[in-house]
Amino acid sequence: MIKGFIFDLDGVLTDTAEYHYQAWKKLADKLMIPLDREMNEQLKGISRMDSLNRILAIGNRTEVYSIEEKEQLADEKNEDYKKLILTVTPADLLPGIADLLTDLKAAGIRVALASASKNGPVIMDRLGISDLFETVVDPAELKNGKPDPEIFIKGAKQLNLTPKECVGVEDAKAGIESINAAGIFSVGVGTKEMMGKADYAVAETSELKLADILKKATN
Ligand code: B16
Ligand code: MG
Repeated sequence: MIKGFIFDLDGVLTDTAEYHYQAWKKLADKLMIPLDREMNEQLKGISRMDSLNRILAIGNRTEVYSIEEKEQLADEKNEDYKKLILTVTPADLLPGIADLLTDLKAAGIRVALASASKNGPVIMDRLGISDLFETVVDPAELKNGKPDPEIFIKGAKQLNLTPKECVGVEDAKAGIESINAAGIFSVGVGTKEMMGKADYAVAETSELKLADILKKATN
């Protein structure tokens, strides 16, 4: 029986990819590294430092900076990103998410957050949904990012549930791999191509219906 849902944040509950892009773009411009929206797609679900490393690789700059300098660059991007997310409001919840969270609450299904973002709690506050989440996995405590299963395994543990009692929802390929490797039923939002490995996939968040997901997960 499904007793818990573990959500990714960016791309599932809200879409902050554009803000990440604007903040990374500002830094990339300064470093004279070409970055476009298509490349930004590769950064979805990837941690801040891994994202920086990928951007530096685009500019063949992997070996140029010390760890301290890279931390400074990542901090600089994050300061810009934090300013941009101050504009987030409950109206930025993706379509269907408010209803899904309401249905989960009514069904007594417990909810956790498994986001790679260290800004997750701030964004959830801005979206007005913090009270609906029982627990948040702290990405700072993880040894490995997605696609490693660690974050979703922790999410289930923090809910005191087994992986088989949970559903995980993701929009990134690395995220679906993480959920699958955790032994959790995976629900993907996105194209068939990107969500090929999901146990159940929909194209848009508006199609995430609790009854449909539970039917698929308990089949
Ligand atoms: P921060 P998710 C991820 O969130 C984003 O998709 C990814 O683009 C970002 O680099 C990562 O969080 C880290 O975010 O810099 O705020 O700690 O999709 O796992 O909810
Ligand atoms: Mg995501």
